[in-house]
Amino acid sequence: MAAFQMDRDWLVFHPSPSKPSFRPPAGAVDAHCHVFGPGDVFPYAPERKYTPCDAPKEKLWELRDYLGFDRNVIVQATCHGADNRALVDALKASNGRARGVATVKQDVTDAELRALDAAGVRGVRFNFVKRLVDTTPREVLHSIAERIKPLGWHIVIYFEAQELHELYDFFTSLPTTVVVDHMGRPDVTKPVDGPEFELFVRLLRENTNFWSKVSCPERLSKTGPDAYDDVVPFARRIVETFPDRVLWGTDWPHPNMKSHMPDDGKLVDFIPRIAPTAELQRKLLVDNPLALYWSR
Ligand code: 0GY
Repeated sequence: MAAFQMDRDWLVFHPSPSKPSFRPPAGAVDAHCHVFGPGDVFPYAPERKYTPCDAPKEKLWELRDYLGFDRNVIVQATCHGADNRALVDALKASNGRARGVATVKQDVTDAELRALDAAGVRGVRFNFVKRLVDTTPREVLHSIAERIKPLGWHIVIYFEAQELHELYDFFTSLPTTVVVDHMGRPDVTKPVDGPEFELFVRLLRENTNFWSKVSCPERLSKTGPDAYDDVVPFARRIVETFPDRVLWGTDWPHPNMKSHMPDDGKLVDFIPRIAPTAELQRKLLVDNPLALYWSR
């Protein structure tokens, strides 16, 4: 018996993704993915908002190789709370081919931060998506930001587009590089040059410490798989406007997808539609993630 029962409506990652037609450049990085458990070794956090299927590191390495990638950036998922053991285990097992983004609490010790750094953690994640986490006071987030800054780490933020107005000044007050998950989750039924997405573009234009992941068409699309046509103009605009500050990731194993489970091969085939030249592809998949995660 598994230690944890996944949620009844949980969708398990694709069992046999297609082979992508697009071949990522040598050294390509999947810069947003997760490991889950296994729950009987690395228990899910009591405060979690969902219980996933196990998605262990071995499966992630398999997918990396199959899709033609070289490295991973593993982002601590909310189902593990601030218990980074599954993440650290994966980083240590990766032979330097994975870096991590952790979740820490205000009472994290300097020794714990140093141990995370030694394992390959290069950032912390602040999550503002209400279905995933309880709210953390901004003073607490500020104090964590000041603690991780001397390590040269950055902050990854996850929020939904309608919250950006409210969070804008807090975000721009953060003292490090800041990476936004999934383009700030735009409503892609709205115009790509409309006020909502313009605010996000302004965030990146006026704050050169801000980067964006142009990931998760499967979460944002209303037109659906495998083409995700409605997301293309949004992601392409960000890649072409800020080519040196974008990252791409599969988001495997795709937590909380309800409409469908994406074919990871098709997600890779989405890349040349949002980064149409070899130079843009190299920056997105190699140069940018190596600069942010593998500078040491
Ligand atoms: C993502 C998106 C989601 C979940 C998490 O940490 C998480 O639980 O990030 C989501 O549910 O939208 O980036 O993996």
